[in-house]
Amino acid sequence: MARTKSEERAESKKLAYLKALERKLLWLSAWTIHNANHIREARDGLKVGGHQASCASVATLMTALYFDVLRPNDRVAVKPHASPVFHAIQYLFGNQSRDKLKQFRSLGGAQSYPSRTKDGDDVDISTGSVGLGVGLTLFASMVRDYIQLHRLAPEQEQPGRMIAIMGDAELDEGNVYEALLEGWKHDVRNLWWMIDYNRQSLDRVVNDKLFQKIKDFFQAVGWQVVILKHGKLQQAAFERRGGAALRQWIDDCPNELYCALTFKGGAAWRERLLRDIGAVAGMRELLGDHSDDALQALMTNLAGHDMKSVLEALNAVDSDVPHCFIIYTIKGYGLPFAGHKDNHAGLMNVEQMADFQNAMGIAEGNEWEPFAGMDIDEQGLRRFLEEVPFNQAGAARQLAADKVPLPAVFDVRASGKTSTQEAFGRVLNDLGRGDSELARHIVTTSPDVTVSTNLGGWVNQRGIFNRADREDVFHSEKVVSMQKWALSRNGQHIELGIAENNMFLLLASLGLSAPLFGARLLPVGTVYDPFIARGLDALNYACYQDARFMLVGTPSGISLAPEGGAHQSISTPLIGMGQPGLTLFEPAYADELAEIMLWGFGHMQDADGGSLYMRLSTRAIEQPRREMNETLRGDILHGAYWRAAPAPDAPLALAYCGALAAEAEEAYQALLEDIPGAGLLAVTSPDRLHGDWLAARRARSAGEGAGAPSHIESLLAQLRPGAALISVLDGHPATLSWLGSVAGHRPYPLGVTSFGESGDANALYRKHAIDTDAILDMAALACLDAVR
Ligand SMILES: Cc1ncc(C[n+]2csc(CCOP(=O)(O)OP(=O)(O)O)c2C)c(N)n1
Ligand SMILES: [Mg+2]
Repeated sequence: MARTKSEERAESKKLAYLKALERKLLWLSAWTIHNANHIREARDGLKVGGHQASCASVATLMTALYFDVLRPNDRVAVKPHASPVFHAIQYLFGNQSRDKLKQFRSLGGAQSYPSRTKDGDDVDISTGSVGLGVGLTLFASMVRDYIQLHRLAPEQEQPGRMIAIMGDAELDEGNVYEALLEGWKHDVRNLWWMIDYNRQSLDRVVNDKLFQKIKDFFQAVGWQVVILKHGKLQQAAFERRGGAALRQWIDDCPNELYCALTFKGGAAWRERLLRDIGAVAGMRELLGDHSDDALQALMTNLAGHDMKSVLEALNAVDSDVPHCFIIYTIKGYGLPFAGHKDNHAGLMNVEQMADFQNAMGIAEGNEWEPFAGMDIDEQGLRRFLEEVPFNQAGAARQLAADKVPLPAVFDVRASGKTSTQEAFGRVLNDLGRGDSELARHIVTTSPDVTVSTNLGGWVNQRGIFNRADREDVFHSEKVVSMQKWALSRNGQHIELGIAENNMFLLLASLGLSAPLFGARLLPVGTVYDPFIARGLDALNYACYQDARFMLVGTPSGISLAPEGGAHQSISTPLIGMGQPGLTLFEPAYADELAEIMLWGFGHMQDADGGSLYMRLSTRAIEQPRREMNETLRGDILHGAYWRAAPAPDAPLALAYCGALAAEAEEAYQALLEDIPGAGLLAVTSPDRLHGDWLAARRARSAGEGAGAPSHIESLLAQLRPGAALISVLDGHPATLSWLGSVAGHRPYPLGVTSFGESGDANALYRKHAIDTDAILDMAALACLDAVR
């Protein structure tokens, strides 16, 4: 449709504003990094760093997105090293302070990589570990669909697009492909991945034919691939005589040569082009019409630096099919090291910066002025900025959701022998059968271990989530099975393929649905405990963003005896203790598990709460006959309680965690004959005990008075100093060995320190010295030591 004159005028005015803003972002990002490295006082002699070249290559794209294309309900993951561009955008919007930019990469300043929790300027999705932010956007689009189809989304909130602005080297991360495949299975929508195709990573220039492979990958899983290669200048030149040969030469030019010539500039381009295609009719004229500077501008006029080309491509999208944009750019575009293969962490030196500042028309002292050096009417630009669609919501982009009310108790009715994994399945099954608000907000997920981690009952009640309804063929064909796997948009279990990393990214997305989408979800993910390690970086990433979820690692330890060493977990308790934002519990009994789960669903919703990791077992053990009461509940949640308190003069106590409760109990009974006052300490959360203990010590050391003793200090005050403390768990002994240092006891830690193998539990417990006899042997040693 032909545009009117006034529409054309408005369009060209907008373009002028956007180009001015693009220059401003290039300047501010480079200056922010320069200031941090060369101007701010260095206190520790360490390099500060920053990525001027990586910022330069996305300045155009990010300008087009943030100042024109994006809407407030879109959510964006910005490639980590473009953080200064992001902060500069927020600065121009008025959402970021000058001081934070000045303090970039220092304590309290803008973060080196965009951070949801540490930056205050509207970061949607943290990035840093390359590939993960990209994957997260895919799962976030699934989650957005989920809450829409479950009618959990706030009414006024329309689904936005999930967008990753990514470096081309992020495509080397395997997690990207794991996510792509899962996304295809789940028919993801409203997802844009925008590849800053500067053909450079940290160390080197990437392979020439990479784009073709990228294209193939994405098309194979149903994505629309859009390639933005040539800018308007180049396109115009291609129309001239000799233009076709020029185009062919560019298309055939190896990435390394293109980068090198970009770095060298106009004269080098001319020499090379004359040598290669100078004989082509019209070529000499074409080159002759360009000064060296103009030729450099022409040859570096890739679409990713051509505002008009970028806007056209982005504004042309009219479907919700996932889109991959391969956007040709030059790393360091507009900066003196453009194209140089060593430019990744390269910084302009002081002289280069002075030249750049001069070229940008920014007077000394005006470096931070938002409108300095802009050859444009300032009032008009200010108005334009005020009207930018993305910035209309302001602080309202930070969403929240009400807390989901919780029942007073989870009734597990366990008697006789049962395992924590079985009890976990029962709690969820009961929830699934009811119609509580809590159940409505729970979403479960598992990487192909749904049935073997006891989620089957819940899934039978609640069904599997799928955008399109599909019946369970086995069920309709009357094939007898315990599992009803009906797929529907109402389903509350998201079944994933065996890619643990994907599950953690999905948990991260589900666990951010309150701040991102205004809908509270309570995600529960199950995984075989040893395979937590497979998704560990994504788990760390989820916690880093303060996503809230319940992770269930089950089965765990060498108790998974016949499965062999590769399936038995050893160090996961230490992971649970060491991971910020994640609280590890390892209950022994069903009633403990029920209390922990209930507390967990609250903790996941508390403003200063966090996520939960329950390490469970398939080992069925005799359940204690007891009534829950406030004291016991509090002790379980704080991490430990005396099953049998020691007598005041007792020389020894046993401490256990998890499934080894049975061995500890048996050893304890045997010990009573010789040591009638011995104690038996049940540890439900080494993590909470340890954290609380450290916090109490820190508070005291900071001069905050004696304060209340930590939970473990109170408990161990009952055991006389110098007594032996034997600890045992099906995991690394360091999990509990520190207990000895709390109140001056002698630690005798038992646990697993080498790989297991196939066997029955008795054989393996013996071999790894965590059985009843091993506990008794250790007790004998402790008694001997006491008299030596
Ligand atoms: C998982 C992980 N490994 C390594 C790094 C270190 N690193 C940061 S950026 C980068 C290369 C990025 O290249 P590319 O994605 O092409 O971004 P560009 O700077 O070219 O835009 C590397 C290896 C990281 N951040 N995360
Ligand atoms: Mg790159």
